[in-house]
Amino acid sequence: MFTVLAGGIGAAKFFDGLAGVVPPEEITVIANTGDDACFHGLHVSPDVDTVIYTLAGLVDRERGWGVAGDTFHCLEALRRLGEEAWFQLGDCDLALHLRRTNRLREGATLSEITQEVCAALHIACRIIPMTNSPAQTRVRTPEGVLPFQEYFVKLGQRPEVLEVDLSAASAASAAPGVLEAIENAEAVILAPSNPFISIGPILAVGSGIGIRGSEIGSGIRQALRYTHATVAAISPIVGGKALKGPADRMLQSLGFESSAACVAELYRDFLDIFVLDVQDASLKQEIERKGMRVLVTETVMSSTDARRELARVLMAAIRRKN
Ligand code: FO1
Repeated sequence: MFTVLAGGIGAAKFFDGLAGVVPPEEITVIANTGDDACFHGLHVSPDVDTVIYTLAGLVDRERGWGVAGDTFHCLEALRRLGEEAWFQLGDCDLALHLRRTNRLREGATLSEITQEVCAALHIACRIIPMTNSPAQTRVRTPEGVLPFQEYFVKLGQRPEVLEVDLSAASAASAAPGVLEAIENAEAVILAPSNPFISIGPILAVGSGIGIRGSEIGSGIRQALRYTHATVAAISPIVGGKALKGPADRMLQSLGFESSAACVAELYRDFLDIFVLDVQDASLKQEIERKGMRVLVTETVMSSTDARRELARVLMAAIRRKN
């Protein structure tokens, strides 16, 4: 069994490749819910949905999120009625948020609902939200502390990020099956997602639980430290730049260098293999000195073939290690 920790679009591209190399029934995806938000009274889980739409073959490949060919009539109508409508929820996409919100009201958990949706859309991989509790990420900027989607979409990631507040994720416990999927996997793979806002919330889950009690260490990061699985991460930084999104600017504003080596450092306490792009081959030895193996390969997933090849090369390295 293989477990993938997944944030947004970079992650979706990776397991699109992985699902072509490993039987999908053997893949468990643990998805970030730090980006979740309430729009028009509906519970929206963007990263979970990006995983769902990608694996169901429904995703808008150009944008990387939402449903291909979707229309936005409902959103336009809402705008005419005076609702704030800066978050682009398509008409088909709304069906998923309506269904999820209804089921939450009926008392189902986020992970149960995700499982139901996967079955309805014939998704063979197992997708588990990192937690069933509220775990919203907040971002401190010179313009104040912002809910994640206000920073990411409404303000187009323009404000400088001074701090990423993961306190909600820290206080949440992992959803059923998450820690087991890490403990019992052959390998756990961190997708090439932003280490602060996509992978960071997943790693933070449970870290603040039981500070005065016996539950210390029941979080996801702790599970990664103690698992017998090979833990591998693919760098989201290539040639000092993020392939998509604000990871490079965030590394700098949070006091790091924008380099793949800094991402490896952030995961140093639990990582066995770090996957570095060929453009960054000169960083190999520096990263190896951190006590992990380094795999140098093409990581830019610009085509289906490139996605599959990255997954194939990584799988071969994991099997060599095991
Ligand atoms: N990203 C945008 O940049 N603009 C949007 O209006 C937007 C809407 C949206 C709706 C549903 C959904 O599942 C995702 C959506 N995303 C949008 C993507 C999302 O905000 C980000 O990709 C993630 O939260 C970051 O991983």
